[in-house]
Amino acid sequence: MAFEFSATHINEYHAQGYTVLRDLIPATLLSDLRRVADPGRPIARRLSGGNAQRLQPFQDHLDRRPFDTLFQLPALHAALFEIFGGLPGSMDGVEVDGDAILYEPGDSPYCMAWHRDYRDLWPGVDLAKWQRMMHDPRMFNQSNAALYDDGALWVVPGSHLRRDTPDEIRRFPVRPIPFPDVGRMTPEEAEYAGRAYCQSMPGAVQAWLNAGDFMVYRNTLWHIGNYVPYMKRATVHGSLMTPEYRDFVLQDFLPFVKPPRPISEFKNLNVGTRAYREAYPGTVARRWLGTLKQAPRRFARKIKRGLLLAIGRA
Ligand SMILES: O=C(O)CCC(=O)C(=O)O
Ligand SMILES: [Fe+2]
Repeated sequence: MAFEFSATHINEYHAQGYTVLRDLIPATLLSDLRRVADPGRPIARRLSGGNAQRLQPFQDHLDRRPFDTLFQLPALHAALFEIFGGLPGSMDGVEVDGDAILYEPGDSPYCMAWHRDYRDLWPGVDLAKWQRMMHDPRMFNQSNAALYDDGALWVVPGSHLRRDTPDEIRRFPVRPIPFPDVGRMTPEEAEYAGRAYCQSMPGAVQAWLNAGDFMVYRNTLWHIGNYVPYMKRATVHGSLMTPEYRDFVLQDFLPFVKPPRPISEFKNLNVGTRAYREAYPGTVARRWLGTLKQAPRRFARKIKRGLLLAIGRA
């Protein structure tokens, strides 16, 4: 059935933190998108390994035209206008800025850690600032457009409206939040461990998408990706961009992925430090080992020093 907008989409977006525009993608566009997206799977694996989660930016490798058609669908923009238009700091001109395709793993099942984007995934993002902005409707909206049926994303509906509950802190008292170590497991054990981990979060639900569905969600919501190789996936992932969100990404986020300016200009190198503990009492900061390994040397030293200060060892 062709997509039809209703007030339920607006209500769901506000109350749950996500809504799904069912059957948004017309069949002819879906077949064009599959044709251009599928060759990206081996490219992603060549660039990022057999279990690559994504190809980003896909525009460097694939014909972008069907994606541009998707991002400009009149029915999509009419729906976004109804969901966001008229909110304070009008989002009438929200831009769909998609540059990632999420694929199923080629090697073995795995899942991410439960997270709220920015807060949990990147050391160095100013948590107090994130916290102040988390209710700003112009910020932190993103989308998943499924080219095949997709059950990878799990969410905690409504969690975008609030901080972590005592139950959630009890479930995940350690930050960064650990994820299941499936390294020595058989594929079936790893699959069960991933699903059990997803289900262990209070209030978690699997956000099922059918091919052609377009999900809009707030990445301030508790969410997670859980992946199995046998579930073919090609889901176009994007941000719903506003000038304010772009400023945040450019000024407060990208510098921590690739510092383009001298590190001394950044004052926010405090993940796992006081900011986290003040924002989330009851949590314990652990070392951001993976990130430290990837960070440029001088950057890593600074993060490490912040962490040592936080746990009173420096
Ligand atoms: O696979 C997904 O849909 C979720 C991915 C995600 O949450 C992330 O990469 O931050
Ligand atoms: Fe995420």
